[in-house]
Amino acid sequence: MAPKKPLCLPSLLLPILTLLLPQAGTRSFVVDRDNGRFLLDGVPFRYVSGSLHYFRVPRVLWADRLFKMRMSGLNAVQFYVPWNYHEPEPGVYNFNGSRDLIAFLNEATIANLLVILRPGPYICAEWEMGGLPAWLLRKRTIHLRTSDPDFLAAVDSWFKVLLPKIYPWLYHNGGNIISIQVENEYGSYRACDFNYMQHLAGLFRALLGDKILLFTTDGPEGLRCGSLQGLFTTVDFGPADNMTRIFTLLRKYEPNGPLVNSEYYTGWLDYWGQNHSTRSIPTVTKGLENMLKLGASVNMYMFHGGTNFGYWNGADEKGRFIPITTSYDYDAPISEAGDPTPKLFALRNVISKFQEIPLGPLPPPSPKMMLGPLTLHLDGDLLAFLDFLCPQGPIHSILPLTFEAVKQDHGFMLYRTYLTYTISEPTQFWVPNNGVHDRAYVMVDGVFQGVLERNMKYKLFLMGKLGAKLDVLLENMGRLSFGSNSSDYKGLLEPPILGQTILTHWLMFPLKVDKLVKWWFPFQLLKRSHPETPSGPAFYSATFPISGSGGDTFLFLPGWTKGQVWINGFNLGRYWTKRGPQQTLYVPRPLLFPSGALNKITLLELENVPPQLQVQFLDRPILNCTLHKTYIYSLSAGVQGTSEQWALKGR
Ligand code: 6DJ
Repeated sequence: MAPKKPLCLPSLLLPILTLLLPQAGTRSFVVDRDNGRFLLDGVPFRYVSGSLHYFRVPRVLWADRLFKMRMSGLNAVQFYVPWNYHEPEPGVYNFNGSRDLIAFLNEATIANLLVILRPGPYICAEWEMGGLPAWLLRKRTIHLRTSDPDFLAAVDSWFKVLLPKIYPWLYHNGGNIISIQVENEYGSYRACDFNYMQHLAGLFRALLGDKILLFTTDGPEGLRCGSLQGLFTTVDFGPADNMTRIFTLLRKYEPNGPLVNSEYYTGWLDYWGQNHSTRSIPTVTKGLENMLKLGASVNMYMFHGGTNFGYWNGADEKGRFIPITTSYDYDAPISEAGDPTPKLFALRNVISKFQEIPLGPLPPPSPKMMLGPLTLHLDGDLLAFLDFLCPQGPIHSILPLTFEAVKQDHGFMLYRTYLTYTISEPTQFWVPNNGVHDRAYVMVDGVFQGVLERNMKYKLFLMGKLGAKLDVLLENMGRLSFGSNSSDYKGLLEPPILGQTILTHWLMFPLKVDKLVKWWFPFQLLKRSHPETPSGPAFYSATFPISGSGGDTFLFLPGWTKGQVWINGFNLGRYWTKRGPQQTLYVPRPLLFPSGALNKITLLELENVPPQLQVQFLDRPILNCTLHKTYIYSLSAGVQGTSEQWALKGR
């Protein structure tokens, strides 16, 4: 059985280790209600755990991050399993590479960390659609996170694949998983469907047996709907909350068990266009110390945040639709680049008052690298590559269809129609009912006209001749991960209106942007550049070597507006320099080729570019600049400047 055999240990050590480890059968993790504590193998135990999401960290760096967590004094790691990351299409599963959950469990074993697993099905986590697959929305009538038979059927078939995989990894079976969470903050969801929670609990029991500790997690206000008889109840709250009040409330649902805060917030998330979030070290350490004094078990959310690579960020509804940034640094004790921060050392100091910390220092910060500036060249307008971006050709429909209806779950789709009469005066172009989900880049005969944005910008004024080509590129900026009971469909949700005319007869091109960047651009097969610097959606790229052994670095895109960026075909995520607060994207060293080889950077810029088409790699991140003002950018001074100077120039 895999958990009994840590793969990378020399085979001679294995028999000795097996003798030392308590055997499956004698291993147990239980709630001792008589004494308000956990027992691990019969011995009183409390966990001091941290959250780390394997899906936000490149696989080659898992071991490094887990080791640092263990060396910080943690005895457990808590993580979600995002369903949509593993089942891209109904019945199609992916557990390879960075999705190899079993390899991650194995790495946690090697780091000597127990595991608290949170398989959802909903996970929130500021992850695209809270971890639910977008294909669920292909059925228009589905009610997510309820006992709707359509939703339950999809959940059942997913868990029948996932849960048997993790069964051998349960603690009493010889693995490291001590407990498993059912759903996630279900009490915050308006549906409050008791039958749904009961169904999940029954399914987990049927597939995992009755020995494993199953639990729920809710904020204090969610405990009423989120907790379920038969499941252990835990709560989540941050340093600014009133611990005594919340634990007293928890006692109503869990009168005798150990107290557990499943998400103690070490920092907080960032939204595009809002200020960078931080939580001060003294408040975070004080809160932890108070909970540990009470004997509570605690999981710190996040201990290492990581990155929303690709299109995986979620979004919230805070009066309006508001997407999460690419960085998920979270102001956590281990930074996005994997470095120990002063917060880590302060928390470690607190932990050391209550339990033994492994001997030995924490590894130093990884080497960092500065590079550039690098001048990019225009590969061509996005429209010029349409035959490669959508080789199967467009879908025709009288009225526009959503992304979900044409099975385009993420990224971009182009909607095209032709003007049926000449418009010689600027005429209003808009989409009723806030029906742009989420951002639209509008072109007439290939000329960029401007942007429409959900909840932000509702109209443009257009002119054009009879037969002119109207292109509307729709960007899915990430589905809601929290705050809504309604499904977050993407694309044009209503037919656009030009003047008094409802526009019909659409061609829809679902775009395979990542395939183009990965398979065509590296070979320089395609070059369709336009003589002048265009505005509107276009591809730009450059190649560059690194010298020496290189290091982690942070891509800075001053003067660029908004887009997507790839390094050697790997989708680093979204940048939105103009809105902030995030100004740099984390580039892990393992994404770059060794010195001597050429690396390739590709940008899909959606709006406007800086005059010199330059980017730079910095040796530190800039996550705290919200730039609403026009960007003031002086190239000659900037090239020599430090990252702080660059940041200041941007203010
Ligand atoms: O369980 C949730 C986490 O995945 C709890 N939480 C975190 C993560 O999303 S925001 C940050 C949040 N819950 C929403 C309620 C906020 C008051």
